[in-house]
Amino acid sequence: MSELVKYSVEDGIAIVTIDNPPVNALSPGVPDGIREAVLRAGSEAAVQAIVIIGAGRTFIAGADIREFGKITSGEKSREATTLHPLLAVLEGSPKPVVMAIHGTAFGGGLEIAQAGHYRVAVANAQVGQPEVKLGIIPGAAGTQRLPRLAGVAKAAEMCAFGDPIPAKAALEAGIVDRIIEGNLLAGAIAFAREVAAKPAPKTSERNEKLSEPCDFDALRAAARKRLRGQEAPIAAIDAVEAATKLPFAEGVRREAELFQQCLFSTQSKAMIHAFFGERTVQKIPGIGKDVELLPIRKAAIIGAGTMGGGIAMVYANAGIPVLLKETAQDALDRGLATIRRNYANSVAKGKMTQEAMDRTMARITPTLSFDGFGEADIIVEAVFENMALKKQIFAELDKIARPDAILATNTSTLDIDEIASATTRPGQVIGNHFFSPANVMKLLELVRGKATSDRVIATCMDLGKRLRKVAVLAGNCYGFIGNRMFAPYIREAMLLAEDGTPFELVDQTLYEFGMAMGPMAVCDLAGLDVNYRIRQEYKHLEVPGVRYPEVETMLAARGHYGQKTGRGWYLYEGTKNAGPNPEMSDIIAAYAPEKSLPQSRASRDEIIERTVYALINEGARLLKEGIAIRSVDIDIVYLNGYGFPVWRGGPMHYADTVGLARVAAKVREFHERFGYHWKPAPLLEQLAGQGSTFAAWSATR
Ligand code: 3H9
Repeated sequence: MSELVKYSVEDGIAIVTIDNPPVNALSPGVPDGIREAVLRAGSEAAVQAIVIIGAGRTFIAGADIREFGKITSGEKSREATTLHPLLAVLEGSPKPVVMAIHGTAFGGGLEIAQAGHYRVAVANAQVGQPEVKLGIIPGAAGTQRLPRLAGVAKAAEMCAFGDPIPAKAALEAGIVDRIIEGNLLAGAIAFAREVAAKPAPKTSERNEKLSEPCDFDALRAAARKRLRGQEAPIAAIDAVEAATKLPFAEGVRREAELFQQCLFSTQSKAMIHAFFGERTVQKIPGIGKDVELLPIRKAAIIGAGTMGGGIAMVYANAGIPVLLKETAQDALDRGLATIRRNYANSVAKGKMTQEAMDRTMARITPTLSFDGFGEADIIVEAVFENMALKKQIFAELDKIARPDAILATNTSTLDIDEIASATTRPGQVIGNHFFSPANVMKLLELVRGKATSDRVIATCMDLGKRLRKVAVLAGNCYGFIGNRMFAPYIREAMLLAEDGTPFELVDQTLYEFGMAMGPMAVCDLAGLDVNYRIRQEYKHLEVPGVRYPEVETMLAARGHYGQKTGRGWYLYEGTKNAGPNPEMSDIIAAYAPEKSLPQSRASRDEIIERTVYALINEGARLLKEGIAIRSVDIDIVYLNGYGFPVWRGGPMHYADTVGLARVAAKVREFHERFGYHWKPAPLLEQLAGQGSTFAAWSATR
């Protein structure tokens, strides 16, 4: 047998063990290894039944995703990676095959399990068809066998949304036949003995659940809403529907067609890029696995406002006790009331039990003093953006924090080195930029100052995972990765509006492009006062003679701050958008002639190019400056913190997909038309000239 699949026989039961760490993916050699083992068991007279199990931490977590790129690039044929010959051998085995599941039976892993005759699982195992999260659909008959096991509606839901279910739910659905308490292998062998003499049931022949009702159109509508813009969920539903209309073999053929379409789509390339990207960003060149991490057992947070309160929830949710400090009792009370309300909402929605809420709340200790800060392993400052105040706080922390405590700032724009200069230990200082609402948004932008130690960076990277965030390391500059790029994006959106494109059309176009919200709606949510204050603070950096957007500042100067005052670019009833604010249209209508701005309505393409290419051009600068380590780091920031559509892979991947020559040509054109802001980034020009990509350039870093 191969190294990847091991074979042994124990008292008449063949045990086939898949051993392909870390997740037993179906890499080359694994499917063939399983097939050979099952054929061998079939040919050995002493064997009565077969158990298939995964070594290490999991059953099979799916196809080897890295192989997909080889198929789409033509390096490998689709046939080389098909699982159908294995599935046929499994289901056709004259001796019952029992699949023993622990960890995650995902994608091709679950499809292989379905082709076996029985499935047993430990209670904390999970099963799922998560292919849509990679922009594809199950391609090894999962859309045909799962409805036969779990019923059509359940299968359609699992294939369309990709969310895994725990073993107990899988038992109730009919996917799993028994939950094994105690040792999985022993339980599976005992189960195999029980069924050894019985005729082995073939999933592909079990048609009784196929006539169960399923509202496919309603499911398609739900998928279009929840996974807006994504093609794979609809293809997955189509494939499951085919199972209800076609004989098994024809259904499998239909699935194969749809699988192929998805596999060769730009969407699946983007989503696979995002999958590996989330893992790549955890790897920091020069910081090896051998760096010893600092223990994080207790945290302390300064500031119980929106950000501080949200961050306290993040720590409490991860089981880490946290002190939450404010300067005044009423502010502390307000902060705590917000936290309690957020948790109570989760309880009301059934997402959390009252008991879990009480336990989590108990981890947050409100305080008006620095008492106990000397025991904290990490202190996160989350007061408003003011350098003088932050420096004062860090000077104070320097006196009371343990020497090895991490001193983190949640600044979204300010200079980490200047903040660190207020301490005698700049090596312990790092940016921990959370995104609002901190308890919801997945991104955690870590910002390294010039003295930040490797140990502090590695600890915060690891802590990010514990806090269930996607941590990305950025260098220190104004706005770091996320906000520095966002500024030109927002600028262009607003200039488009001032130049005669209705602002609601700008928003709508970018929403249809796939952004979670249009740029003006984002400004209203963040508060126009925020931009207004930043604008005042950095006015001295504006280049004389260069045009900057003005109309939002004019509205903010009238005291209209967006959602929080019910009036911004849009009008609001509570948080509900009640349509464009006519006052804003009036401001623009008066402003344009005053400044002699020629008015024209931009096309859909131009709206996208002027905003998204502005992001890309700035991203290219960040890369060259080393603020972002690789282009994928930028993509992961944008996918997790700025609502960029995952099926476009992030701005830099999107640029690579469009082609850098095309992007650069447009940037040059905009430079001629609009001047200063559009100076092409040298790296963009360089790579466009070489016919290269940001990804290829990053791979050489
Ligand atoms: C499929 O099956 C299609 C089928 O219908 C058949 C078609 C013919 N392949 O996430 P982790 C790597 S589509 C290759 O950090 P965790 C990962 O990159 C597939 N590599 O661990 C990382 O590498 P590195 C359907 C994979 O414990 C390392 O393993 N299946 C794969 O936090 C550890 O991963 C899925 O979509 C893979 N399939 O989480 C499941 N999976 O160390 C995708 C992982 O170099 N995987 N790697 O960075 C997952 O969801 C999680 O990895 C899992 C473990 C939950 C399994």
